[in-house]
Parts: sequence; C-alpha cells; structure tokens
Amino acid sequence: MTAPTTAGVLLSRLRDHGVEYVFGIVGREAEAILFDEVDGIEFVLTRHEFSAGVMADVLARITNRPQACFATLGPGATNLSTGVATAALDRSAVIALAAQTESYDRFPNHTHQCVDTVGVMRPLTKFAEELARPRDVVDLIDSAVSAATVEPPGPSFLSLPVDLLGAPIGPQAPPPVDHVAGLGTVDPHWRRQLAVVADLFAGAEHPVLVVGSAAIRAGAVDVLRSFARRTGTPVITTYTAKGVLPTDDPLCYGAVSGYMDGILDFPALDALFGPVDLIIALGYDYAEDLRPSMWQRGRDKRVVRVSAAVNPVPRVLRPDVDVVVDPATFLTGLDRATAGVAARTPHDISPLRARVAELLADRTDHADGMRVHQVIDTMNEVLPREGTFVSDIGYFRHYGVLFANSSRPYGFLTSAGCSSFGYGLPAALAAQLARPGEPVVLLAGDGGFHSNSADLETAARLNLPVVMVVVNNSGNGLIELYQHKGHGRAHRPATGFSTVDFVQLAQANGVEGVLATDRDSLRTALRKGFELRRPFLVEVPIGYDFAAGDFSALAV
Ligand code: TP9
Ligand code: MG
Repeated sequence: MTAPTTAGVLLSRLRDHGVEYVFGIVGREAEAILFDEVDGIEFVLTRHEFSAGVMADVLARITNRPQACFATLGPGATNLSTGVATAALDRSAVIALAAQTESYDRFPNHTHQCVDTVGVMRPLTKFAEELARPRDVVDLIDSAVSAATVEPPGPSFLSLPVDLLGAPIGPQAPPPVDHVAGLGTVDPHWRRQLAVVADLFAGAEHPVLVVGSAAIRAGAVDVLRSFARRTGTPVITTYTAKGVLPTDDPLCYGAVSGYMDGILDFPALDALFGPVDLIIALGYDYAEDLRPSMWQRGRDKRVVRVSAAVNPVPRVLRPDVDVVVDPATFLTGLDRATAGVAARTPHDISPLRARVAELLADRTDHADGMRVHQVIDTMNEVLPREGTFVSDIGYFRHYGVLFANSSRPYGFLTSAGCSSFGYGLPAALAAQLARPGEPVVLLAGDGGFHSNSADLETAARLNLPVVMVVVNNSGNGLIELYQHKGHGRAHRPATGFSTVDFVQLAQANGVEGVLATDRDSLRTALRKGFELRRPFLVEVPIGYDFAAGDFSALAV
C-alpha cells in the first residue's frame, strides 16, 4: 500500500469535520491532488472560483457544518477571494483552500503565478496560514475549522504549496474530531441580565423581537415561535432571518430593508417601529444591514442586544442591556422567566399590510415590462410552502425582502452582508444540493446574473433543477436608482447594457429557457419549470420607476 499524501490526509480530516463537498477549479496542482483520495467527500467543478466560494457558503449555512472551496495558485486564489469575502460578511464557516507555488520557489510577484495569498486572504478571514510541513496538516485543518465555526462563523484559509501537497506522509493516527464548536465569549453575568430583561419585558407596552441569522444558527427558532405566540410579541427580521416565522403568521411583521419606504411609497419603518418601546435584538448582527437608525423613530425605546459575540459596533449601537450568550439559551431563559406575563395585543400595522397587499394584487399592464412586485406575487403563487427563494443582488432583491413568501429558516437566501452580485446562481445551486427534491427558485437581475452566468453549465452538468427567473431591464437598475437619488437623473453609460437574450444564453449552456412577459405566461412557465425536474430559466422584461419613492432611510 502506498503511503498517504498530504492531499489524502487533508481530505480525510475535512471529511471527519463534516465537510461533504469541495467546490472549485483545479490548476497545475492536479499532479499532487486528484480529489478522489478519500470516500465521503466530493469535488464539484465550477466555472468561476467566486461561485465555488458562494456554494460552500450556502451549503455550510444550510447544513450547519463547515464546507470547503478550492482554487489554484495566483489568479485562482484571487478569484476565490470575493467568495471568501462573501462568507466573511455573511458569516459562513467556509474552509477556503488554494494551491501555492512549490515551497522552495516561493517568491511572491516574481515566480510564475505566485502571489502572497495568505496576505490577500488574512483580512477577509478568521484564520489564514500556509502549510510549512506536511505533518502539520491535521493541526492546521483543526485550527481552521475551529476558527471558522466559533460565533460569529466565517471563513478560514489554507495555502498549500504544491510540493508539500503531494508529499507522502508517514502513518498518522490523528486524534478524533470534536464536532462541538465553541460559543465565543460567554458572559457569566447573563443570568442576572435575564432578570433585568424579564422586568423590561413585563413592563413594556409594545415589545418586538428583532431577529438576525445568529438566532437560526443557535437553534432558537422553535423557542422563538412559541415565545412570540404565547406572549403576542411581533417578530421583525433581517433579510437573511426571513422565515423564522412564516410570512402568513399574524406575528410575522416582515423583514426590514432600507429601501422599503421608497418601494412601498409608504412610511413603513414608522409603522413597524414607531409605537415600539422595547426592542429585543436576538442574534443581532450589524452586517445583516438592519441598522439601529432604522428603528430609531417614534417612541423612546429600550434596546436589548443578545449575541454570542461581543458588540463590535458600539459607535452605532449602545444597547441598554448587552447580553453575551447564545440566543437560544437566552430566549429559553426569558420564556421561563416571563411565564406569568399575560399575552399582549401587538401594535397595529394593518395600513402597512394593506399597502403590501395592494401592490401584490397589482394587475396593471405596463408597456415597458412587468413590475417586480408583480413578478414576485406570481412566484409566490407557484412556489410551494417548503420551497426556497434565492435572491441575487440588485434593486429587485429589496422587493424580494418585502414580498417573497418564506416559511422556514433559510427559506429566503441572499447575501446581506457582502451583497456580491452574481451570488444568486451559485447560491441557488448549493441550496438545491442541500435540499434535494425540494423546489428552489432564483430571482436575479440581468446585471448580476450575467456577471456570473457561466455556471449555467454547472447547473446543466449537475442537473440541479433550479427554476431561475431573470428580470431584465438591460442595466444595473439599483445603481440607476442611486444616480437618481444623487443627481436627479440617470447616466446610462455607467449603468446600461445592450440587449442580452437570456433564453438563448440558457440554451447555449444546456438549460431550457422561455420568455414571459405577463403574469399568465410567467405562471405557466414557472409551473412547467417546477414539473421539469431539470434546470429551467425564465426571462422577464421589467421596468422600474426610479424617480418615485422616498429613499431617505438609505442615508444612514
Ligand atoms: N460588483 C459586485 C461584485 N457586487 C456589487 N454589488 C456591485 C458591483 C455593485 N452593484 S446591485 C448592482 C451593482 C452593480 C446592479 C444590479 O443590477 P441587476 O441587473 O442585477 O439588478 P437591477 O434589478 O438592479 O437592475
Ligand atoms: Mg438589471
């Protein structure tokens, strides 16, 4: 039997930590690693390293385990860096790996394809090191996984010199993997703080729970649902925590976006937060873009921040009570401590709900294309309750935050923190890998989708039956909105594209596609897409009314 190489030990250690897939593109280090060295871990070839990073991010998020991505040296690693940044700002336990020039020939910016990738990745990651001796590989993987999984989770990076990757390693008996990730700093005073928060809650007239994704990661969804219903406490979420209460639950007050007043042409933030006198920010994370300035309106409020990590943004948030403990433990404690508190009547947001319903029911025909709220209403009609709604980044995404139905944690997936456009397609593919047999629909704009559309071929090759809806206004619409906001007009050379035929683009990559121009043709196309069990693309021409609406909440 041949001795295992560093590559084999690396892969088996990753597998032992629960990693199921390595997404990426292999370069000349293929002479040292084939990716079939061990069973139980699969390599998925993508068309771009950014896609590989996003796929690892989304799979890690849904499976609650670390997942890996891989790039070759130099340009492969720098391409991967945007996926790594996405995992950093969106808090995902991604183990990013890249090959490096042979250890004896490592002269960054001189040797062929050699750049200092640890230097590139260090500010984007929680841990970044280069392998110096083959026998260190298990320790390095263990450190990378520990750093990546401790709250708040994020990416780790390992640089792998090609000669060391292919080197034989003597027989190894690594210690067993401990799957339990740490919880970061736990403040031992949290039990005393719990009594304070229970008193604040008992004395409040209109408390709300403002929920971030850390509450999902902590496993707080069940206790959150029962606590909210028992006490009559409304739940407001960030983009990415949408679904912790189903959209149609009377206590689901929706997800917040800084664009909502403008899109709805309605003072939505005032309606949501004006009457509130206590905010319990459960699993709060500033990166999810629900900013304290959005809730600072109307009545004076007490604010409680609950997070397993210490407060990193005191300049914008100084809560009245800052509880450093995992959100599930805290809410379970609060549930018990408030058992005697009677259920309240939540504050009334019926005018806001009526405005949302009015837009969803909009049947107006527009010569310049459907409006995005009409597109999403039609998607809601067809997507089954357990389905996953993935959104790329663009103006349409903020309509998705407001209008898309979501009934489960991570039922709505988008990049809130990094907002890297082009995220949507690989995110949807990874969601489908994580949830085989369940419907996954993608909403993407022409700008973001075509910035990373090469992975249409990956969808076809892996036969991942995602239904993709590309809303096409031949331009970077969101940026046009900002041009209007700043200058009162658009400058198309900086935002406008020529026409792309997305149906033909899909077909060229082995994906069936159709054009839909109204609600009826879109509904028919979506139904067909969900029955097909193969990837399917629907292109929908859309129009935006940028000049309308109040976007002052964006000036934060
Ligand atoms: N480059 C990256 C990688 N990410 C982002 N977010 C930008 C640039 C800046 N954002 S959101 C956007 C840009 C250019 C335009 C999106 O255009 P679209 O056609 O995908 O969507 P829409 O509906 O706004 O036109
Ligand atoms: Mg566009």
